[in-house]
Amino acid sequence: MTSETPRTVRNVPTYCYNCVAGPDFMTVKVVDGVATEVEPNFAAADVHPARGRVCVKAHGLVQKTYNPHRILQPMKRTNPKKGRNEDPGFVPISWDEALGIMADKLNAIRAKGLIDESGLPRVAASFGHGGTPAMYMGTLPAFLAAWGPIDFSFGSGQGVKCVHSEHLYGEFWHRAFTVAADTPLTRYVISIGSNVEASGGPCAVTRHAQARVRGYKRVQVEPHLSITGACSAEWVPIRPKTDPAFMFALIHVMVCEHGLARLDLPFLRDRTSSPYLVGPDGLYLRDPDSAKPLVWDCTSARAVPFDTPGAVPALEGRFRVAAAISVDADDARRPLTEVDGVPAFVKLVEHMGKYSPEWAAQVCDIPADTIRRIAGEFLDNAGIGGTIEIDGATLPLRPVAVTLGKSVNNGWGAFECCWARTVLATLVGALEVPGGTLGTTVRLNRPHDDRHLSVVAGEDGFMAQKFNPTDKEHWVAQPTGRNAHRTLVPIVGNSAWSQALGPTQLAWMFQREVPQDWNLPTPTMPEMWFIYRSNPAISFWDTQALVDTIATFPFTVSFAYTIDETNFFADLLLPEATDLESLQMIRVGGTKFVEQFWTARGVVLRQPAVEPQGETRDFTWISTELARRTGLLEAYNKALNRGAGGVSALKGEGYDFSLDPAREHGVDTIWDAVCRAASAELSGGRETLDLAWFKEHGFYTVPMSQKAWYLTPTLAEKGLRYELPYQERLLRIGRELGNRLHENRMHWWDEQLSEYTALPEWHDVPGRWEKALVDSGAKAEDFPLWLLATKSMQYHTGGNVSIALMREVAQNVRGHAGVIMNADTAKQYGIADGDRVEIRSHIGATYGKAVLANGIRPDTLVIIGQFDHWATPFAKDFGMPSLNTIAPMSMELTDATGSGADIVRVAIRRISGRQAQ
Ligand SMILES: Nc1nc2c(c(=O)[nH]1)N[C@H]1C(S)=C(S)[C@@H](COP(=O)(O)OP(=O)(O)OC[C@H]3O[C@@H](n4cnc5c(=O)[nH]c(N)nc54)[C@H](O)[C@@H]3O)O[C@H]1N2
Ligand SMILES: Nc1nc2c(c(=O)[nH]1)N[C@H]1C(S)=C(S)[C@@H](COP(=O)(O)OP(=O)(O)OC[C@H]3O[C@@H](n4cnc5c(=O)[nH]c(N)nc54)[C@H](O)[C@@H]3O)O[C@H]1N2
Ligand code: SF4
Ligand SMILES: [Mo]
Repeated sequence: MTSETPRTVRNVPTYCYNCVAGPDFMTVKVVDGVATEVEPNFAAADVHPARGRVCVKAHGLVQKTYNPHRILQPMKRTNPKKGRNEDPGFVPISWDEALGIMADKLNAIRAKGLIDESGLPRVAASFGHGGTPAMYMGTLPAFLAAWGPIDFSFGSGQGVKCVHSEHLYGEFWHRAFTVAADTPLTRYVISIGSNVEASGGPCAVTRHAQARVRGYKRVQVEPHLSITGACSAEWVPIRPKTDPAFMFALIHVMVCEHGLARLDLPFLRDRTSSPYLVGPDGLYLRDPDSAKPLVWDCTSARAVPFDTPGAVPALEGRFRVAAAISVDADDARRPLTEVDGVPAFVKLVEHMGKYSPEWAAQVCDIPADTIRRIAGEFLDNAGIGGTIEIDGATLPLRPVAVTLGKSVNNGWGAFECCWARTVLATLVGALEVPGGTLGTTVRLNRPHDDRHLSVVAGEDGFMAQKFNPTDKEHWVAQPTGRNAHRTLVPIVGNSAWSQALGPTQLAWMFQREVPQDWNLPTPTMPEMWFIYRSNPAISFWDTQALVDTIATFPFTVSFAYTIDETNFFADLLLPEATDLESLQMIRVGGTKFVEQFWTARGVVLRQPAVEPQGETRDFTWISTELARRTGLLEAYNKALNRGAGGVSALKGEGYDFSLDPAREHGVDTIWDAVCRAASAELSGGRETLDLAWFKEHGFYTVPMSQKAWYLTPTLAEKGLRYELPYQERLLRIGRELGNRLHENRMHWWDEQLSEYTALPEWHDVPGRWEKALVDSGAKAEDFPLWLLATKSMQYHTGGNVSIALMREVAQNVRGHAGVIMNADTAKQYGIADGDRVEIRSHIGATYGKAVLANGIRPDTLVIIGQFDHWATPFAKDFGMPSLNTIAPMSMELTDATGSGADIVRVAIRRISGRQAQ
């Protein structure tokens, strides 16, 4: 104990948004200018779903700030040769020199033109971890907006390995960029590979703990017993990548065994396309005049357009229609007379007939009785007909949900899973109503802070969709970015987020080699590549090959925290002031990723709790400097005035805090204007709070009704239907896309086109991985095990691996020491706990220790997180294996939306002696 008392102790309110489960509120205890502790922000206890608390990772932010391995001043490369075995020769330089070098390059690019001879942006940028870098990059978005076209094609695993299919199909079906259960009200959750107790942050953990106390039941379906499985009522160890079969069997039990009488008939009839009549060619029967889909009206006993007032559409039966048309791809209209039509619901029932629990049991390795029981429990708990009062409105209560984790949600089979999950919700009327399956937010649609406003009438009684065009006239025949998202993936659209959600592995692959019948302009290298809070050289697939591509990029600028495996190849390292050192305001509340469901919305400030270490600089300062040095100051300021800082436009009804576009503004001035505009907007002009107020209070919120969590009332109000179960539109779009590609003599995307079906069929999904092996010349029997990945509560992807405290905590949590393996399987292989092992796939090997467990399928191995670092200080000494080192990047394993999964066939063996070093 020291007798000296500290001179000043401050508790500075701020936020953590290091992973997509955020933002979470905290305060930083600062003693004599030094951050010493992260503590809850109890002032937020009544608004924040985790009552003002953060997770273990946020407690690492103190060490993050004072990490001795931090880069504390700008650096430039002196060794022109880039390679894993080439020392980059980074030397410190001044900010003036660093920004000068960058501005010269950028100005030269601007002079040549922003787009190169292949029609691709000369500047590319990659930001990682599910969009969280935006919560730390200050006003950089305003600089990017001022610059013009930028290629976000080069992915880092966020997107294509994330919850990718859910992002795309979720928004399509129910404006759900991510999907969650209505945990506070639900009674029964089937959680299929969703590891929410590790990945959902304090909000999810709090909500699920409360639900358990309330007595809800969660059934965890996944090949290994994750932390989430361990605190669920039941664990169902499914065979990897067979989830669609399991879910199809659940649907089978509900529609073929229980039948319509036990389902939510009004919901299916009025809120879905179930009554739309499907003709013999698999397309909707449409009214010959209006081309509107027909339904069979039970009152008048005839086929009428779906929106005929007073009609009571049939869900069952077969009906003769005197005259109709069908509309196929490229608007091919076919007149039909005396044609038979069946409601889409009947098509579903017929289609599901073959997917019995007995059939699924063979595929998924789950007993038929278990599947039947789970379907029954789901149905029983749905309590069809029940209601609940929410803020004065009586809404349906359907307390059952199905959630999907990231590995179920991407690659082949993910479309089927997302479809089945959403269909399961519609069968019991549990989509977007209290207790059921809810979307969180939108990213492909606008506005981002209110998904209800994106519910606009579109064609055929459904919501309007922003697909990339596939018709002859408008199809984007020449890619505008290196992953060709507008050309290949209609459903990803073309919003600000779309490109990063395109098939980003294709961008990497096509830098090395294009398919034989490519027939598109040759993909060029970006002349300048920005990278921030992302480490694709660790997070992507086939990371050994990936770094070879990164090494060829002519000029890479990394906003850098430490050296890592990606910025090892950079030409400039720019160290920004980070979490506890810089200023930014973001929106909070409403409904957001993972389980951020609030009954308030507002803004929160991140502020310098301590002085920036070394020469690190606030991102807003860096962005303003870049804008000035590239002659873009005016466009940059105008972007800020429009709200490109990420919060509010600086001018609104009754207030105007716009910045003078001609002048350069300081960091505080910019955020002060944002603070004032945000508070004025939120309060409807009643209150204007400045930066000083926010520095003291941290956040500002206004109440929001819980009714905003539920989308179905909004659809009902607008008379719209969910586009389920029958995917007539997707079928047509797929055919159209095929026509375009084939007209241009391209067949390399043909396998992907097979995913466009009206009702998904089971195909041998795991078999695709085996086939990919064989196609690459390997023998399937040489790689008998599945290797999977799972998240760690202590690590946010690879972002905080260099923080000692995280390592210390993680080492006390099972699995973090190596590869998790079934104890019986290990015995067969002569492997003991702690033995050093080699895990080999057809493309390479990764090494680590065996961690034996009983809670894992005998045919499965699991590696936590993403490691195998070789440059990141501290982490490079962990000796942890990584799936990413040995999982291939593969066109064959890319689905129609452009995603792939973290799964690979492997062999394992014990290594000893010299090899084990
Ligand atoms: N094996 C395996 N691979 C995976 C996953 C998995 O679960 N297992 N998950 C996948 C998913 S879902 C995602 S979203 C991706 C994410 O993968 P990435 O997008 O690559 O994201 P991170 O791993 O978080 O990026 C970490 C980098 O950010 C740097 N960094 C951290 N803090 C700061 C800072 O304050 N300033 C600066 N300048 N840099 C900082 C770190 O040093 C590190 O280099 O990974 C994917 N890859
Ligand atoms: N602490 C922490 N939280 C995070 C992140 C983080 O890195 N750390 N990352 C954030 C991000 S970017 C994302 S995308 C989310 C992801 O959040 P989750 O989807 O919850 O991620 P995982 O933990 O990878 O969960 C995947 C689970 O799927 C199982 N699984 C793998 N293959 C299969 C399969 O074929 N079938 C079934 N049924 N299960 C399978 C694995 O056993 C694993 O437990 O987490 C977010 N939250
Ligand atoms: S879950 Fe943890 S790391 Fe993620 S934002 Fe919240 S506090 Fe930060
Ligand atoms: Mo992710």
